[in-house]
Amino acid sequence: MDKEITREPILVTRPSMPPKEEFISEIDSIWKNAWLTNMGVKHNALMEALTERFQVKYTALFTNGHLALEMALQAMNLTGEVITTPYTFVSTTHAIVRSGLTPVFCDIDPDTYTIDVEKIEKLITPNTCAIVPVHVYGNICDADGIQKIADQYGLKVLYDAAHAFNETYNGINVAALGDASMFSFHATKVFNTIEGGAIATNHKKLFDTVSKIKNFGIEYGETVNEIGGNAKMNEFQAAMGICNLKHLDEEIRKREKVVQRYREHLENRPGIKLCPQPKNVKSNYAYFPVVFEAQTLGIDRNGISGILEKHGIYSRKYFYPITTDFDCYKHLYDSSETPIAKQIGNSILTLPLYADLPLETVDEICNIIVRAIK
Ligand code: T4K
Repeated sequence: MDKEITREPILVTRPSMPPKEEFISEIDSIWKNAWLTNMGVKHNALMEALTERFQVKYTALFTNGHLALEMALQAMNLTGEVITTPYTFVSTTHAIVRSGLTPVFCDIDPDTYTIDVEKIEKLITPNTCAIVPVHVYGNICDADGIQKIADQYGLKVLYDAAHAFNETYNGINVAALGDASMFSFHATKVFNTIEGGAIATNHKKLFDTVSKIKNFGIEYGETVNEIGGNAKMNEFQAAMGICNLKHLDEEIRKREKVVQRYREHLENRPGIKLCPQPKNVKSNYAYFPVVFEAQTLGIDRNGISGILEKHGIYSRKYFYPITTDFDCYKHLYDSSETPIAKQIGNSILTLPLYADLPLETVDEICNIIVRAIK
């Protein structure tokens, strides 16, 4: 590369933000009410809007997705082993372990990178209490297969749907799958509340319990009947969500165009593997992961990422290492027991993707990749 880079670095993502005036107008009433957090007007308005969008009975809002996951696990009153995958952001594994549960790692499907349903049953023991599958990158798990196993063995299903906001599976919103779904509204997600998260469920008891746990276990007044913490979404977060929700459909349409452009360049190239686009899933175009098969290409994922960086383009190795290879877990687990997760983690790169990413930049990124693999 000989030319000096003159533009801003291209990061893997860039938060969606409403016009500044819209946010300022939305937060104006917060000054009038002097009500900043603890289930205020904005919180309740966003909760209602999301419950309608999710097409579920209940939605509890949280300060972030991670605590939502931990508190849902607590509310489910689980003990023992939880079947999950190591191919995820480390939050999923941490939430299970921090809840006093034992993760049991199932390998992933080689195409969708979600839990391989065929491999779940042999991991079930008398101590298994739940399955925590991850709709990684917004690729929806085989929810029908998972539910069948869960029903047969009496297991709870809590989806880590951090990446799957607004997606549908066989025509229904993914929020309605399993016993509950956790969504992340972090700044880097398709829909953000700066930081934030939610638990969507059709179970009233679960909703009531997580709603208490996120507020110190307070039932009302002087009655505390759960051992809770503090994970409430505040009014500024909710106001950001209310604003972002108005632009969500347009943002997703723009993301779709970016993804289509990537696909035009990279599809059907030997050694490059893209995620499938199943007809029964309406995507939110959250991430654009690409597997680079070094043997065919003569260059590995690290080589590609290094070349992109020299051009000021910052892809990310989501999800490398797989969670069982992190220092805090590697003495406890053998990651070679989930060989597909390990192999995908070693060869994947998520390319920059956000609503305002210019299509010409996508062309540039793909041209760099195509030159590198020739
Ligand atoms: N489960 C799954 C499957 C998840 O992926 C996550 C979170 C969770 C659970 C937990 O949900 P939360 O508790 O976070 O709600 C990021 C996010 O922090 C994290 O939310 C996300 N998954 C994970 C996949 O990605 P990092 O460590 O990669 O973030 P960071 O700071 O390196 O930012 C990523 C890129 O975004 C950078 O290129 C910079 C850019 N960026 C970031 C921020 C915060 C911006 O342009 N503006 C910003 O404000 O974890």
